[in-house]
Amino acid sequence: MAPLTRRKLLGTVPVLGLGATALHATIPHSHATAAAAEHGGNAGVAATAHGGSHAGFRGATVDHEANGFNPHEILRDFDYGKTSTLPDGRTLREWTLAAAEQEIELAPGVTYEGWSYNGRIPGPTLRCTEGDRLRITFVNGSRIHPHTIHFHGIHPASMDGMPGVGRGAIEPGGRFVYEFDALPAGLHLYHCHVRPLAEHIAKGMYGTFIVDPKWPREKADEMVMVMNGFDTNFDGANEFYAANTIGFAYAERPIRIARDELVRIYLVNILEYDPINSFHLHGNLFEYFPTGTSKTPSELTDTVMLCQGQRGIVEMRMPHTGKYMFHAHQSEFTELGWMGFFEVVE
Ligand SMILES: [Cu+2]
Repeated sequence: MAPLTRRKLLGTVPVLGLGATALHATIPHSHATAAAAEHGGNAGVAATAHGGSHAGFRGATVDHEANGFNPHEILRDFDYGKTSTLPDGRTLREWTLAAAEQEIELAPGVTYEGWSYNGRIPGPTLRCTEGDRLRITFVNGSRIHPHTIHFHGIHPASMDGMPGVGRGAIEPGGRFVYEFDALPAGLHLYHCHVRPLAEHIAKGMYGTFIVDPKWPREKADEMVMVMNGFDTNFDGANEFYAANTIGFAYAERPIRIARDELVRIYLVNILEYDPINSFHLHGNLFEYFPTGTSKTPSELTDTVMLCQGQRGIVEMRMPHTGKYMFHAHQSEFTELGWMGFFEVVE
């Protein structure tokens, strides 16, 4: 039998919303998943499609505690580091980021060996202010793989986290201190840059890097969404899509926001294997600030498209209470996990 691929899985389900749910719930354990793909087992996933008002895992849930992270906590978790004041009066921020192999339950019963920074995928959201001095101690806790941290932004070549440049790849058990100034203000990211690059990114070695402008942004309910996906059967296509790793997490438990309150989403696309990703909001339009480098939005829209590494700030106020979906406007990604809801309350 042919391998079990995501398109094959989608082909077995009738309509958006019902099918993805059922097929996820019936996929067995990770090694079994890979094995099933290899040997063509586990094909009869369509039979269980029934019920449910929207996509999700229908009762079964991922064990966030066992994973060591919860997408609802990652959403509003900003890490400002350990701060001190330098002789010249500037703020020094220090972090330690450790890389490791980490087994993650992506969907109920579907485990995957990811590679993480500090035990979570995406890694910590590092946040600072324009002009701060940043010192990031990288500890490569991997048993076998060399890794780096490559930051987007302005810095010397020796701090770029590129194999073959400066200290280059950090060997298993090795450590290196990346140190540079926080420039420019904007929404950036960091990720490993060791080859094969697609694998190191697809495994989960990335995180958000926010440089706040010296002029403060308006107070808002702020959150981070890192759009990602996982190729669990290693066929070069993703089987699972999400914002912040766990598909349907924000559908099972919608994100509560207040009516008319300013919401600011730091939106990052790091998806591997698919050339493009997107974010679409129901029931409203939003202002979009590409890379977060300008005070002026580039457009008022309800959908933005992002290639890998592209990011931007989304700002909106929801005028009505109720449940509003957000999702990739590639319907396929939506059905495979990249969707959720805002619950707008008074
Ligand atoms: Cu790596």
